Amino acid sequence: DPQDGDDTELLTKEKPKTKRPPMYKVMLLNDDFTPMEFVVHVLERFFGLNHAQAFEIMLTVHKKGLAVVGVFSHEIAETKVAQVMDFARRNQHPLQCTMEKEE
Ligand code: TYC
Repeated sequence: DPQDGDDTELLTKEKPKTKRPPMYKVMLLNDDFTPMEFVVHVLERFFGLNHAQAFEIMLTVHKKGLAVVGVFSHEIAETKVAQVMDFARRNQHPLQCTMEKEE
């Protein structure tokens, strides 16, 4: 019924419901102490990168201060961060890994 406003409401509020879940960037931070080979190993082990890709990202972090290693769902991103932080701590390296919501 056009008199009660419902039709207008429907026409104006209907949006295509194609919202994807938010994604999270997982980032590695540079420091002065973690060996380059250790960072390369982390990238191969936890992010499935080949040696060349891992070396390239490690160098980007080393030169720029940080780099995005991958983009994941919240749960996967949290797992990656925890795995990297735990592995670094167990090996007594100060390597830092963080996550941030994508825009
Ligand atoms: N800057 C470190 C070094 O010179 C190497 C390094 C790279 C450390 C990337 C952390 O996320 C990192 N040994």
